[in-house]
Amino acid sequence: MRFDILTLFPHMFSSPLRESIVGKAIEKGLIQIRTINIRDFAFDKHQVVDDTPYGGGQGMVMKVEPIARAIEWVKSQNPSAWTIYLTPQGKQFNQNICQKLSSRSHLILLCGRYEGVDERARELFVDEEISIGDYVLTGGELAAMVIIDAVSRLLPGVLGSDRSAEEDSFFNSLLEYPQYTLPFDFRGRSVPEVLLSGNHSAISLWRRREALKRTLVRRPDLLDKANLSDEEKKLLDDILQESKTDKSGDGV
Ligand code: 4FV
Repeated sequence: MRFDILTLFPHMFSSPLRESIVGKAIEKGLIQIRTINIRDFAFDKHQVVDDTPYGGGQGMVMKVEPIARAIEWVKSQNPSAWTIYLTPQGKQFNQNICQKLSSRSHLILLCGRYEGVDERARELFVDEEISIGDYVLTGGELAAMVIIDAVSRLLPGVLGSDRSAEEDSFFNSLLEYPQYTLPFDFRGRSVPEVLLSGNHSAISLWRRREALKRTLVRRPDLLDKANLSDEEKKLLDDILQESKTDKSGDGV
């Protein structure tokens, strides 16, 4: 999978994507990441890439011409590349969008700066606008890194075993169950016995219950979207009954 990143700050990408799982995926040739400096496509003497907004107002706007040349240069190598603009005005990034993007072979990630890019760059060249959250960053670069990380780990061969992505939070839009490892007891808090039982059906039942309880309390909105099995629906009813009886309100 190829990621072409259009940015004014290519060096921001040098270390974060060279570590750990994404770094290994690059070494294994499972993903290719190329940073393209938009300023290299500003051909005037001062390589100007931004200007004041028409109609006045604060800040600067990224000019359309360097962006157009940069995207057309990439698309001249692969016309089917899919162009994403990272912006707070985009649709909220989530695991479903991540799944869809992981089926593509070439993504162009356009990173805005200042007040953003000229509207015509979006109209003429952008296929999809994505936001990583309702807050304002200084640039789209960190959002691009989030996309690259989340998409890459879904690619075959990137995670130790592809199975582990299937146990992700949100994989079936439930939050993940609590995880434990050695020591068995830490400051008087011990690991739930069932996890040491070796009884795999009891363990997966416990995990499913904990995932449902945690989702019910922390992200009930996800439950509406979750396609729960009949067993899970039954489990959820039990949990709701319990919570009714157990009004002690202890968090889960
Ligand atoms: C952003 C977000 C984001 C807006 C102005 C860059 C900044 C500056 N991108 N999800 N949230 N972008 O805040 O994706 O140009």
